[in-house]
Amino acid sequence: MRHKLMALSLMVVLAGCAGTDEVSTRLPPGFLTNAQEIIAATDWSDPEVVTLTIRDHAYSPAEITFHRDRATRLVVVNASDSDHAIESEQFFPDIAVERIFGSDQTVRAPWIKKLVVPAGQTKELWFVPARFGAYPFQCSLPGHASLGERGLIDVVR
Ligand SMILES: [Cu+2]
Repeated sequence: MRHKLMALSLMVVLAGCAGTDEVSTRLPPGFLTNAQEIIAATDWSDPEVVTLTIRDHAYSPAEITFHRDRATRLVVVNASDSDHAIESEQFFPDIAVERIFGSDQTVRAPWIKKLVVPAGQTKELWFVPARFGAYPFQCSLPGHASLGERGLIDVVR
């Protein structure tokens, strides 16, 4: 009986709401201080498009490559019936965000801590990677990362 209850409460947590994007128009400590200058100096007419699909608690591809100082349009497709997110303690502080484009709204803020993609929806993150590195990222919903929802971002020349 006790095990059944625990399993039930875990399911409730797994199905729980992912919350919303965490963006900031004020500089979070440790993030790029010149994000606004980078955004203003970047040509947004032809960004590099990278598509990331979320399905069965996995990112596809699990390893993605971006190019430093290049305008980038990351299209995140949630092809599942539950909410998912992207979090990276190392990557997000090193990018300058031009916009977050969702089905119902466009958010403009230079800094982001978490991107949430509701079930069946698509979101775009327009940004410039400003530093080289190999950055781990994962879903922030409880239990998802341990189910395999994690990946690696390479920022190269
Ligand atoms: Cu997830």
